[in-house]
Amino acid sequence: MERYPNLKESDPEIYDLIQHESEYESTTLKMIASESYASYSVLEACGSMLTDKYAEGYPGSRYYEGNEFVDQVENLAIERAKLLFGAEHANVQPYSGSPANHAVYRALLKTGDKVMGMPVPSGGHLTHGWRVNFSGIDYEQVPYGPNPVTGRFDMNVIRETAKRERPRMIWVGATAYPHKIEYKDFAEIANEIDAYLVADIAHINALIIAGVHPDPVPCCDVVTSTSHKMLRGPRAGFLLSTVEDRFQAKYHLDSKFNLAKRLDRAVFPGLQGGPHLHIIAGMAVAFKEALTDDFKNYGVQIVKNAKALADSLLGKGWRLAGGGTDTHLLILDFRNEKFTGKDAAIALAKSGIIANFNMVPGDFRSPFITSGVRLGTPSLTAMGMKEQDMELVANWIDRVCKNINNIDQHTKNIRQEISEFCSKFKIPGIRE
Ligand code: DSN
Repeated sequence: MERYPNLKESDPEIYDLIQHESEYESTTLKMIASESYASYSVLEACGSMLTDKYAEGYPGSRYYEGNEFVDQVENLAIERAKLLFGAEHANVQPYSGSPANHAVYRALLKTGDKVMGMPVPSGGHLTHGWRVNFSGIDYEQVPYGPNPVTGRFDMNVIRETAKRERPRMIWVGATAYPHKIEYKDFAEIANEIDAYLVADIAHINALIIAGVHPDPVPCCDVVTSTSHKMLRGPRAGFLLSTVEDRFQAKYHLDSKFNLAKRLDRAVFPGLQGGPHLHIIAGMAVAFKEALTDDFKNYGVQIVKNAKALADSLLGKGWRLAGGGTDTHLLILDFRNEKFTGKDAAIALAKSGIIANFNMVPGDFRSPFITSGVRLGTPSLTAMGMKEQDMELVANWIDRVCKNINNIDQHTKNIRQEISEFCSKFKIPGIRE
C-alpha cells in the first residue's frame, strides 16, 4: 500500500524526508526508552480533518458551536482513559507531557512552593523541578534520587528529606530509573507531611496496564502521562485524578472548585487554548488498543525482553546501573571504561542501534558526555521481538562496545546484519 500519495504529489521534499525516516526506523533497532510505534489506526485519526476543528472548552461546555461529533470524540477518550486506569477523572487535552505536568503545578501549588522531585541527572524529568525548566524557576525543587551505590531509592533518606523540607507536592516518576516504583511507600511519606503525591507514569504506563508494575492510581492524588512512548498513541499528554481534593480545606479553602475542576481549569483556560481534537481522537484509538489482551501481552513482553537483554549483557561482563532491570529500560554503566556514554551512543547509532547517552547514579562525568547509555525495549517489543531476539541484540551491543576504538571497521557489517534482522518483523505504523 502506498502511504501519503497526496503528500508525495504536493510536497515531495517533506514526503521524501518522511520516507527516509521511515526507512531508517525500519532498518535500525530503535532502543530509545521513551519511544515505540503508533499503529496505522492511531496515525490515521491524528491525520484526520479533525485537525481543523476549534472547540475551546470541554464537552457540553464549549465556546464554539458545532461540537456534536467532537464532543463524542473527547468523551470517548475520557471514558476510555478512566476505564483503562481505573481513575475517577481524566483530562485528555494537554498538548504533551510537559504541559500536563505544568497544569498540575498550577492546580495544586502557589508560585514559590517546594516540590520534591528527581533532578534530570538523577533520572527525573525537566518538569519535576529541574532548575532550567519553569518548574525549577517558579517553584523550589527539593531533590531526591537513587542511592549512588545501589542505584535504588532509599526510602529512609527520602522520608528524612521530605520531613525536613516539607514540600507541598512530591513527584514520583522517572525517565531513567530501571526499577519498579513502590507508590505506596511514597504515599506513606506524602501522608506524613500532608503533601500531594503526583505520579508521572509517561515511561511506564503500559507496564501498569499490563499489571507488571505497581499501580499509582489508588495512592496518588494526580497521575500524569504522555500518550506516546510505550502507550503507542499520539504525541500528547493526559491527566488522571480523584474528583475531590483531600487537602481542599488545608490548601484551597478559598477555591470553590474541587481537584478535578481545578485541573481542568488549569489546562484550559489556564495554559492552553483549543484542544487538538485530531490528537484526542488518536488518543481514544490508542486507549481502545490498550484495553486489549494483545496490548497487555506487549506490556508483559517489554519487561521480559528488558530482563533478557540485561541478563545477556551482564553475562558478557558489562555493568548495568542498579544491577539490572525490572522495567522497560536498562542503563549500561561505563564508569570503569575509558570510553564515555556519548562515545558508546555514537558508535551504537553508526552501527544501527539507536539509543541515548545517560547519566548513571554516581556518575563522575558531565551530563554532556556521561558514563551511561539508556536502552529500552518498547519499540523492539512492538515489532514482535522476544527473549531469544534480545540475545542477538546483546551480541551486537557487545561487538560495538568491544570495538569502540576502531568502530568504523565494524559498522558496515553490523548495520547490514541489523537491517536484515529488522526486515523479518512487522513495524506498527510503518509495515503492519
Ligand atoms: N525526554 C523523554 C525521555 O526520553 O525520557 C522524557 O520526556
